[in-house]
Amino acid sequence: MQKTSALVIGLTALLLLGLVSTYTTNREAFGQGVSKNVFQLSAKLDNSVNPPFRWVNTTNGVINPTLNFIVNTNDVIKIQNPTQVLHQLIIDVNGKQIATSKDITPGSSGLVSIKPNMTGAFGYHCLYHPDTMKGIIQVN
Ligand SMILES: [Cu+2]
Repeated sequence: MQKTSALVIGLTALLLLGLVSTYTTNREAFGQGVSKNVFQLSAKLDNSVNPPFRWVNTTNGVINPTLNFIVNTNDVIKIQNPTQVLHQLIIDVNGKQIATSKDITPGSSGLVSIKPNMTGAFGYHCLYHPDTMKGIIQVN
């Protein structure tokens, strides 16, 4: 009987300790379109423009895609950099920076994430190649 009680107490403690991480994990697992909205971008060499870099959505191949963010949701841009130079993705509102991926070195990856509390049109661009690596973020 004592063993059973100890077991129950132990399991309860483990369960309570695990609640926060379980909650977080479930939000990620069930997060597609619910509480998390993820985009996959990559820097891409493109010699038809100068400087010769663009963003590409690696899910569908669209260049400098419009990203549809969801208000009051964690919107995440995952970024790969297979090129030979630094890139840094900046999210801006009316020209003002509100988030950055920080520098993403050649061969590495990064991400930038925001939880917008208002709808509207945001922008994104590369700090180093703002004229060719840029697009619109529509928050709905
Ligand atoms: Cu760049």
